[in-house]
Amino acid sequence: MPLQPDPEWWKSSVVYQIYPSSFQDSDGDGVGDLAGVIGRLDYLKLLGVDAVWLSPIYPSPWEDNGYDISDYFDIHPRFGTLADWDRLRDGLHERGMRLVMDLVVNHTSDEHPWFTESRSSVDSEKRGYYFWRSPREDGQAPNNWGSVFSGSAWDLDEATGEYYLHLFSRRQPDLNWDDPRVRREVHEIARWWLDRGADGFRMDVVNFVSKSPGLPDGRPVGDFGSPDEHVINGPRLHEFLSEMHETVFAGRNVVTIGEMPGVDVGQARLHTNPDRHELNMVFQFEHVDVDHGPGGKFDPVPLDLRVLKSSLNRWQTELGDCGWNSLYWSNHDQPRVVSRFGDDERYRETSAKTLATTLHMLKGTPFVYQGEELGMTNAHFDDIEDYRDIETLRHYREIRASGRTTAEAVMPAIRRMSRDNARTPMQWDASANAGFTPGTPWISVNSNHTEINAQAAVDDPGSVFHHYRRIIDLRKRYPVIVHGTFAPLLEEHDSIYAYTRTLGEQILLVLANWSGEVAEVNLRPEEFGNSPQLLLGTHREPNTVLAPLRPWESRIYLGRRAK
Ligand code: TEU
Repeated sequence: MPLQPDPEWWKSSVVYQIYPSSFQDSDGDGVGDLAGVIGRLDYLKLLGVDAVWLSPIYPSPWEDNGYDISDYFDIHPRFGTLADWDRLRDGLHERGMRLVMDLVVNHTSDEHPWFTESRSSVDSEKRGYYFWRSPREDGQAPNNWGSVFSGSAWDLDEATGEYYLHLFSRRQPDLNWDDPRVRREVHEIARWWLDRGADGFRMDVVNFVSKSPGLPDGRPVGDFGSPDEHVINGPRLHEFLSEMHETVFAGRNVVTIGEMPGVDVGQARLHTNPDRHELNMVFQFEHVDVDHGPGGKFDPVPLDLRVLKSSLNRWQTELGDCGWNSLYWSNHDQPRVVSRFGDDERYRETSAKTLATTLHMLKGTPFVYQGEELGMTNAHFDDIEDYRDIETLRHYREIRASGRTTAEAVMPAIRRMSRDNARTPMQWDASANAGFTPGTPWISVNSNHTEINAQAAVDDPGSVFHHYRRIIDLRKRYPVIVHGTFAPLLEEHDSIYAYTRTLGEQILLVLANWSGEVAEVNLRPEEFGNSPQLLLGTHREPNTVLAPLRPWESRIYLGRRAK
């Protein structure tokens, strides 16, 4: 099936994120690989997704599961070869699906040749590729910035007596985008993959690449200072993104998705306004930070649906007319949404379906994270020994070293919020290791794979999988879902998420009960149009619009606008 030449294909697409390490292992080493992905393309075609975003598959020492790249022009041997990548590209394109790569260029691995050369001497020709600074007079780090992964954002290189900046792990030194040579190197990487047939990029923390001149101290947070005000949305970010668009992306039918922790909707309007030629869309974090308490993600607070609605609705209304939204609940950094925002015990399947309905009927491009379509849950690991993620492990060690609390006291928050919750192997069937690998998996398989797995879901017409398949199919059949204007309903309701989408005479009504209680629907007929027809619901018994919503019930109606 040829790829449609539509220059805005990414607006009507649903994108499936694959975390390759945990998707399908074909050679028994316990780690997923490209051959494994190729073997599952027909599953993705059945689901109906239009594109695949691959988390990094490049050579890497694997400090941060591949988000620390040591060679941008090859494939990590654990995943296969460039020939395998070519087969994957062709396999997707033949099925009418596109391939989006993960471009991690805010930083490299400390094993990248650029860094090896840069650190070799203060006079290295590549010294300027990274941020090297002399110690303060007292020998301390050049400023007070803390790392996203705990500890200082600076590491002292004994050999040259200078510090280098790393906003993440010490083995992920930040690239200095103020040096035009760095930007030219990045442009070459992007062109190389696009020339090879990639259909676009998800660009890792791309709003961090312009730092405040002078790298000044940040506001105190714990033992360090926050770099946020000095690395997020920096003074040259628009310039760098426009330059990259002009140099690399202009004239190509590709998608650019900027991952932007801390971006606000005003900035996103600028980044995704097509007249400004920067990016097609951004991954924002407001809605996945709503349950972060005063101490951050590992100090979680209960979800208040009104806060979540307020955030997402603001992005719908304020980005709806000039830019474009990405839509996601889950990815490799976030807990599994059915455990986080749904009910993974009493109403797992129904709440997973309603979370999907709520998200996929909004205006923007939906992203489905591997296993989300099955209603896969958090890992619920009991022991810190079961965790692999650097962010989780460094948090655990920092908390224990601080003596601020006991190991046991920190585990509930880790169980709830660790990135490893999303990184347990894809659950293909009820067999050993869920059919993910014949070997020993690099991270434990969730024990509930005996009930929650793709084989059972595909065979069950009432499964979460088939709800996702139907939701994705609706998007292909009803232009109102892609192009319709958004309008919120019942904004102050504490358990119903309701809204409409309007296009011409058509009005789509979405009603979703985000609770385990029955919820009354108090809407006026003029709010949802005439003769609404039920398009898709979570319950077998169809219901009229104003019928109460059963626990975690959602319903989608299509009607005609009231005159
Ligand atoms: O994540 C950016 C980022 O800020 C995340 O660290 C996120 O805020 C955090 O994980 C929430 O707990 C990107 C990648 O998605 C992530 O996997 C990498 O670890 C990070 O950048 C560094 O490349």
